[in-house]
Amino acid sequence: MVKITTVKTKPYTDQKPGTSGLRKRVTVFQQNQHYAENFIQSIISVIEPAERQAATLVVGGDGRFFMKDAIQLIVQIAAANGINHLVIGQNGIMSTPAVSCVIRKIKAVGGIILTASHNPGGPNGDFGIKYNISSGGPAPEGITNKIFDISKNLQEYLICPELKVDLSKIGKQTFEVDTFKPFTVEIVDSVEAYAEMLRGIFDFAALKELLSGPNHINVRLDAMHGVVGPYVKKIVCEELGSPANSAVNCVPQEDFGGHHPDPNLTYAADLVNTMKGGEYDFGAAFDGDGDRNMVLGKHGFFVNPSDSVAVIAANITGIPYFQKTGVKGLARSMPTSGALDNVAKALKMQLYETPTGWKFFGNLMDAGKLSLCGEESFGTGSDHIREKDGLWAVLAWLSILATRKQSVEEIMKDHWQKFGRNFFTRYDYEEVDSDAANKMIKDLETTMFDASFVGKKFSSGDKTYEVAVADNFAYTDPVDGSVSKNQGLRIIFSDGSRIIFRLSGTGSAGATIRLYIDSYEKDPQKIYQDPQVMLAPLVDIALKVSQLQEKTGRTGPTICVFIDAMSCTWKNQLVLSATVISPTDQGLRKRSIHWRNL
Ligand code: VG1
Ligand code: CO
Repeated sequence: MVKITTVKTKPYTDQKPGTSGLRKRVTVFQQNQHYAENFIQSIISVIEPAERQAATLVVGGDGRFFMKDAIQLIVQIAAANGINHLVIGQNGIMSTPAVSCVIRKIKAVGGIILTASHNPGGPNGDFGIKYNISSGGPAPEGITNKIFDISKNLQEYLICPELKVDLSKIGKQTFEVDTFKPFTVEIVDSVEAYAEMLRGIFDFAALKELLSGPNHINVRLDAMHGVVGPYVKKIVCEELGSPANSAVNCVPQEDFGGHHPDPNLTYAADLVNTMKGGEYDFGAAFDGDGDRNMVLGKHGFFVNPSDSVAVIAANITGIPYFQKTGVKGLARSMPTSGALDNVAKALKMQLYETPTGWKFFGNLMDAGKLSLCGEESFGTGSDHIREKDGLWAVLAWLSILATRKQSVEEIMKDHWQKFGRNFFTRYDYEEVDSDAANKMIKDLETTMFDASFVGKKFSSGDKTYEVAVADNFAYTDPVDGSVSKNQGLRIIFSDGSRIIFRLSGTGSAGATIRLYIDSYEKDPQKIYQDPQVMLAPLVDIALKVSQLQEKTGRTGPTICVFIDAMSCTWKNQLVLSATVISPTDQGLRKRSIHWRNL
């Protein structure tokens, strides 16, 4: 018989789940007494005691440092609170999309995901705990607010301190817990249920032909030492026949090999450089928990995530899953570029614009209103589950390549020809002093809300933009009517170009300011122009209107996420480079230009 102990604790005031769960430095979880225990108890407390005796929870994580300790705590606290059954990925490993898949498949009441996603890991990195509900999606704000309220008042938690499970052994382990029905822990293969699901979504025979048939293409997939490695190995290499060496960094590591497991041009630079060599036709990278993806074509041709979802939308009928379900609607988060809107309009599909974070898509999907959605932050997914899904996105792209028999670059360029192009970029200013960041946003809001702001003209270089709309984005959920306010400051100009400022909800220290720029161009002569050149005036205007540099002391962003492979930071300054081709008497001259600190 396993004993239940009641432990007295003091509540913490800072356990508010952000955009995607509670994320803090590992040291916060380790050094504050009962910090993790408190939060786990707060999550389990939102499940009604009467429900718990029949309740199954799915547990898994991205393999980062402290995950195994947290899983043991979850086992002990779940048992002591009368949860009936836990399903855990072998060695704790389960990608975020796989957890969502398993919750749905076995009709669990929810799941707990141990991840800080793309944030670095290791003893000095970040850790995170996220709660998902029975739909398989991230808990909506109503529930995360409840968890937060409980955590602020928590005086004690229940735990079975002697209960230990072997996470490596597949199978069921049963424990007799004081006063409750037997408590079972089931360790499952991390990949199987998820692989089974993908087999039902895509045409695996066509993908196998593409990856290992006589005219196969060469792919390079970089798991960035995150959780997706075993999934890529099993599904893409073993099952679809891609050579073993086409997948790299596939062993999950507690510190992601010391890198940021973040699939963008800066942190997946290895992949970008390998792709430039021209040996591979298609490249992709994933984040720590496997829900994000970056897609590259031959020679490192970059597919902007906002474009990626638009391309999938325009080619969606080639995917067997959507042939069965039909296309119910499309959605993007507010800062994501309008590329998807252009497809929705042309193909007469319903489009929804939601706040940042995957949780807002769930209600629409549950109500049968949404099939495909994406975020500019390298997130793409569909209603097959309730999380974004990195490997799903890659198989969706490969399906398009298989059907269209064109390269990534050709597909992208065709798309722009047909729908026009949204030039898009995001600048991140990380670990800014919180007070300074809040003040900057507040001051900007005051400026924007001044009666004279709408209609005002801003110029930079030879471009002039007139303000058409200035607001703080608020979202009313079309399904349950709930309202989410303060989701980001938007300045929309009369030509549809947008400047957006918002504060990140996933950082673990200080504040991160995100600046998003979106500018639409339908002139076929201009769609191949350098994005940096196209966006420079709007960046300049954004910095002037917000006085970001003056108010935060930051001369450049910490990272400019995606203009193209040539932007980087140097001594805290943004360095942009572009290749300019100009006609001369001797023919075309290629010249690199660099400029700092727009
Ligand atoms: C960021 C992204 C958002 C994404 C979220 C979680 O949030 O902007 O689009 O949904 O991370 O992604 P924020 O609040 O920092 O901007 V992940 O891969 O952490 O689950
Ligand atoms: Co993630």
